[in-house]
Amino acid sequence: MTAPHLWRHARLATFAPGSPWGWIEDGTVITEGDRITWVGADADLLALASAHRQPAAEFDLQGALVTPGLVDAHTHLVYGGDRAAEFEQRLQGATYEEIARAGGGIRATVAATRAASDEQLFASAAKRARILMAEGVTTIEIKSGYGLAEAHEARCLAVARRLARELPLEVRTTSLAAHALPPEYAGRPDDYIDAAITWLAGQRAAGLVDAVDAFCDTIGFTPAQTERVFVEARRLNLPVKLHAEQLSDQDGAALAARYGALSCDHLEHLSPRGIAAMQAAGTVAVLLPGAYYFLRDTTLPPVAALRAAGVPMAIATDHNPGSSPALSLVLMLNMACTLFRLTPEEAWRGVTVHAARALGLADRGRLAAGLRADFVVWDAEHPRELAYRFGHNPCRRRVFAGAEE
Ligand code: DI6
Ligand code: FE
Repeated sequence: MTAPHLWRHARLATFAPGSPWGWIEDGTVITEGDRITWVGADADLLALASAHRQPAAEFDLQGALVTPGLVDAHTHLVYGGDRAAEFEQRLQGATYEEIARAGGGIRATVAATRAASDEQLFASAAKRARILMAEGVTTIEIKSGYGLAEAHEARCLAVARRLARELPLEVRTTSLAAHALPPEYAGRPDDYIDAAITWLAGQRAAGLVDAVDAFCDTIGFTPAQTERVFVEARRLNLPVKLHAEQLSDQDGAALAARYGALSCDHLEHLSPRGIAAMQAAGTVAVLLPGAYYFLRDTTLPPVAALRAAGVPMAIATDHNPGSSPALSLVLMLNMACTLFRLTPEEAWRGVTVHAARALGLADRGRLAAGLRADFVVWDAEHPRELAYRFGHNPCRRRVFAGAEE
């Protein structure tokens, strides 16, 4: 067994249930290998038998804030090119939907992604991943959805897997072939869904996919088409998620909840019916303030109703080249509070424990014995400071699987 590492005299936001922030004012975390073995008040340390074992290392954090490693539960990190010119078009009055209907938008990124080599896709995604990691992100979800052909979708998922092999980062992959209609299938969305469904078994057999997602909206796919994707996911025993009610109410959240969805994401147009269905199914609401901001949306997700219903809320970057080119999950804390009126603690639970739950992961997102030793030492004394300031990076040390990079 590896000798313990002691991280002493920290202000701990453990996010244990039942107390605000799961706060411990003068706390210690003990790690052994890639696991946390003890979390508690430093004063209780002497009474602890395992502490009598000679520690391999002991760090005095001098009152610095320690939180769980951040979890970005919704990104589209792997793609070619960018859409800075489309941003200019939108500033001149074109809408996101108009650009998409004219063949730009997601389809412009599909063309750039198909044209990029594996190496280019990897290098650009790794660069973006490192920016997120520098702000304390230790787990990230990455969706496909810019290949939209069997080989290209597999290539993008393989790049996501390679990121996890080459960087100190955990990656969960999600197949999002039902993101947009590729040009080869123009006017034939049902034929495209027929094809996309057949790719899933191969992706699963190759170990490329952890979950299945779809974009259910007027510029995406209908609820009926979405449901066909979910039926195949269920047959393959893969959990589902959904881009639901982003631009319009399609009743997608209720559909996803019927399939036991891990999460429904975006949700600006979510109805009371959708909220009730998510609550009953235990589905997490993943809110994406970056996309709301960047598309200058004016319809807020129903945060008060989600809160009243007890639906857990997660916050993610939705990093993608079209609707949210954001590379800061810390900035999303501030945006979740200022734009969506979450409390700082709700926003923080949204990038830790609830984000982990949105990925179906129970072994992270809190500081507790038995969980992964993924945590961050911040240049701050309280997590509310990170929700308050914006445009800065107070990450001092990032510990991934018990080790600093
Ligand atoms: N909703 C989004 O916000 C992203 N995908 C989706 O279904 C945007 C993707 C893009 O514009 O490239
Ligand atoms: Fe998205």
